[in-house]
Amino acid sequence: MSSFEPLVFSGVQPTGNLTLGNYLGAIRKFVALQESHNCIYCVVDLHALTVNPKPQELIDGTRSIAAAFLAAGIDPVKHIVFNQSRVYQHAELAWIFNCVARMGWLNRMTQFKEKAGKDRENASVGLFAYPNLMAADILVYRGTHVPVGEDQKQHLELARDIAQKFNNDYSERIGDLGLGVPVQVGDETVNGFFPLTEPLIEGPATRIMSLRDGTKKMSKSDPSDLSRINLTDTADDIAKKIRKAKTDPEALPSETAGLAERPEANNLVGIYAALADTTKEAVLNEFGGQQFSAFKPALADLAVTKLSPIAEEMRRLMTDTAHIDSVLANGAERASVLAEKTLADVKRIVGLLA
Ligand code: AQP
Repeated sequence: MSSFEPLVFSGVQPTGNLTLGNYLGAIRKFVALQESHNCIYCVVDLHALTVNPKPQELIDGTRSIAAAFLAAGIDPVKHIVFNQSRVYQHAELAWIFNCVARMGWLNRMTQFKEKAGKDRENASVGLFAYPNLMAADILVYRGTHVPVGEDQKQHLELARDIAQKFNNDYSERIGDLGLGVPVQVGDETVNGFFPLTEPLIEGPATRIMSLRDGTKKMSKSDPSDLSRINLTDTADDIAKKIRKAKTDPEALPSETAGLAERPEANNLVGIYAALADTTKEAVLNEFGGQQFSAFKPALADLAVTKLSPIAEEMRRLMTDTAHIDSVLANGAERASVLAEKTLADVKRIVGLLA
């Protein structure tokens, strides 16, 4: 618990078509949190540069994620929606964090290891330093809560480590400038400038797995389109992908314990539960003992019912790119005011400004 004003921040990279995993793990939570919090939602286009997209793909991808935010129900008037590169303070704070974070911390990041693969020498420096930019994205607004999927947990821990080291390293100066806010660190309360941000990771959809391999995360950059459901897939695509989804030959169990050694079954039941806003127990109460040949069509129908309206609205919004660009520009203007205040304080704290 901290005494910072509660503020939700989260971002999504424009690195391909949004998947059901992105929707259930992140965007749907973004929508729900609008009711209780001030929220800032960002299309993190600078992060996408780490994997060298083609320029036009980046432009289209940024608009398409913004369209998905709006189509899913994010209100860009009550809250803030923008793309990261329009607010240069993110990159400037990230540089300062490059000088706070330790090589050893970043060396432990599993996402870098997975994305760089065997050829680490050839990975971009940006891919390695990505978590520092992510920490800056959140902390430039002194964000207190970040809704994300399970895969981002480690990066959020790093953001907390960066905040804590910054607060410690500059504690005297923060105090002298009167910029300290009480921050709870374990049992102790200390004065700090940055909050220790809390991840919001809960529910049955924190890690949606690939439809082709129940041990691998569903990802928008997976080379196999059959591995994922895209938010813009047609009803036929969704039905086909679910029909072809890898499963085992057993019937569904009646208890969740029976899903333990069955990653594909566990994944499909989790997806159903998340889409139906219920629990895996409730799904197994209904479908336990039934074959996948009966469960899959029910899952496909549910997915189509939930996703089609979003896909339709996204397609409509994408015909008016000027509108999307103006939403992003307006959000960036409002975000910049907040980010500039933090950055000016940070510059005074570290001695870049007198
Ligand atoms: N499979 C997933 N299950 C639950 N949540 C997920 N998220 C991603 N995949 C799943 C959550 O979606 C948000 C946006 O993710 P991102 O675009 O910042 O990058 P990512 O986590 O690396 O997502 P992808 O789809 O795997 O993208 P690529 O392929 O570009 O790496 C995050 O909150 C993430 O947790």
